[in-house]
Amino acid sequence: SDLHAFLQALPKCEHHMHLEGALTPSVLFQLAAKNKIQLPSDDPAFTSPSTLAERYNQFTSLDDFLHYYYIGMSVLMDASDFEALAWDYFTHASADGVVHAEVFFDPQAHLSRDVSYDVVLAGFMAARSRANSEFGISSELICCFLRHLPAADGLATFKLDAVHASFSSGQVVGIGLDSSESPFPPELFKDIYDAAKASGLKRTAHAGEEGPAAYIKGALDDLDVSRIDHGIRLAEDPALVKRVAEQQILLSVCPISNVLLRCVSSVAELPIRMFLDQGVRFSINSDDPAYFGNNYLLANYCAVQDAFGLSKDEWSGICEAGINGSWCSEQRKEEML
Ligand code: ES4
Ligand code: ZN
Repeated sequence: SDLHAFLQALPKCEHHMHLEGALTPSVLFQLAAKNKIQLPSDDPAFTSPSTLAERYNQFTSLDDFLHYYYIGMSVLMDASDFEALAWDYFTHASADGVVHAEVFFDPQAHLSRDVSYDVVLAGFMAARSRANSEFGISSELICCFLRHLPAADGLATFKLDAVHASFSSGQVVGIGLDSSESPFPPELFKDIYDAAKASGLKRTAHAGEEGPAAYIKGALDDLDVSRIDHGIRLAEDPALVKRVAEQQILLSVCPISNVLLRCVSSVAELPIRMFLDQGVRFSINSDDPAYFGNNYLLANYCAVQDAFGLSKDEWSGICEAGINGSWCSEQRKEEML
């Protein structure tokens, strides 16, 4: 769009990006070879990086995507793999004009493969440190729990010594909830969120992506989150729209993800105009860029601009809301504003 240079130069924060979703097909094949991981031989998508990328263009749902997402991450074994993954993301983020990134990771998906939490964390911490010194990008880590697994598994993970240490040291700033949304309502995970609140952790949850607006309400009522990831089905409940606006809850919207996972048929269908008119705060995010057409943050901004033709003032307001809704220090917010 004609605002491309303006959008690139805006100081952007990203709040909804899964580091495991930065695994490109070519890196996936390289790491599978290095780590001697057998990829599925019964799925022709795994013939080559290009056949896999082609399959990624044809996701039919969140669960269809998640099937490939979990196979993909099975090639991540040592700390250098996790560092390379995060570094690849930060390189794209820097090119796109990202100044601050709050990124998710899924420890249960690694622990279940006997990859320790400390290995994952060490790789991500190394990449974050390098992104800060080389690109000036600040970042925070958000530990996500998988809602397709029993809540007891999530709670046991939350209580691991290594996980606890990452919280109390500030290496991990908060928790999230991701993976298959239906039929796993937020209240199933109340114990984890109560424990996180007691530990002073920030809290967010995926809700209202494929699931109903009632899951957004449940995340606010039962999990006491200050952000909602996706939240696009908020539009179905006008009273809840008012509440989200009044409580200044930030929605982390992922436009290209929503189209490619068929939550909406086009970006124009997203309730962006309604959010702006009703005072609902939101940020724009890339979700799983390597799985969604290699569309990193700026491509998502441009897709929204192409669909809605927002003004420069509206874009500045969106970025300002993103800075204010970030989980960084007040000092870092001042620097970005
Ligand atoms: C995800 Cl798009 C999305 N939704 C839910 N869980 C996820 N994990 C990674 N990407
Ligand atoms: Zn997500």
